[in-house]
Amino acid sequence: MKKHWLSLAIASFGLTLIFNPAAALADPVVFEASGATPADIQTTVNAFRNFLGPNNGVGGTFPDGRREINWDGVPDAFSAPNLLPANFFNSNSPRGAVFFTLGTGFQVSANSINPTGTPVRFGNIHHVYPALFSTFSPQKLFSALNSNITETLFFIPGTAQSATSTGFGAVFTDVNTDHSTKIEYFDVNGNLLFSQNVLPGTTNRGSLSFLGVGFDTASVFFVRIRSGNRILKTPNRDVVVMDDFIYGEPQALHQCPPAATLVATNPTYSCGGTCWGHISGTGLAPNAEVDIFAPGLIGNGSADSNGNFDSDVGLSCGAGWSGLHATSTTATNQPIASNTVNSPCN
Ligand SMILES: [Ca+2]
Ligand SMILES: [Ca+2]
Repeated sequence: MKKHWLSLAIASFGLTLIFNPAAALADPVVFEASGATPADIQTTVNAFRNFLGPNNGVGGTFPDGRREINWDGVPDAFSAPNLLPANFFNSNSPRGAVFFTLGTGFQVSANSINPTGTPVRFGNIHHVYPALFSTFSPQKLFSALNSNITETLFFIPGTAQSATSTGFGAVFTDVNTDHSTKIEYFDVNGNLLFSQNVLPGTTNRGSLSFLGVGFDTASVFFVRIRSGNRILKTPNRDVVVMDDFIYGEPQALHQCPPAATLVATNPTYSCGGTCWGHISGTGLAPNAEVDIFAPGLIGNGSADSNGNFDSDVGLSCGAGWSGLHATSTTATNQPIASNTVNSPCN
């Protein structure tokens, strides 16, 4: 975390107030690769997994880690030529992901052995598709039908409680052009957080591409995937389908705000004529302004995006000082004031 130091000189008392405002949010981290075989994207996929965290739990919920969907365990009854229920991965296999599309539903491709003799890799939709598409995780792939748009919303796995994620990535097959395929990331207010095109593959047919984007907080409420620039109907460019989804463990959206505190403490040390007091706060409104007072001076800083504030406050020792305190606003929009401390520091 970067620290910025500001100073505010107050002439009448010859005191100086110093504090460190919260650091800005980090930029999203992009993981992308493409190639002819799974090995060409494996390192990047693993790096994204490591970014999200090692826990790949099924059932229950966890404070961190990730979830994955490779489609391969979807039973024949919910695979081609049948539809996949949109909530399969929050109901049948609870992983906190529910899908939406402007089209007519979703389909997972068939295994090589299945009771209806359905061709693999969407050969049931067009006979050329098995030659166009390959798998990262054999054997099943995923697509929306009659739309190239798939949206994923996150939930606490197995529940209807809305959630957010620290990131989302997907494997695509047969991306042929630069701008046919992309993932957009939105926050809970519908703001576009980030958008990135998926790298085209390196071969004319059967390539694999991966795009994952990670955030430093669980800020992703839903993702919108555009898989290719046409629906899954004919082999024309650029038809694209999906394999593995990888995303951060969904975190509850509506959590009770933590109890708020705002505390001033006496100097614990002095250095170079400056006595260092301390102001700390929790449960404040995200990025809330924290006003810091001592007789004859005022300064302010900001809580971080989680409502925490923690800053040393430096005042000139020579004149002595008293009455250090702070005020701010809690996460429930209530005013809050710290205690007042008087320093013996001279
Ligand atoms: Ca698969
Ligand atoms: Ca294509």
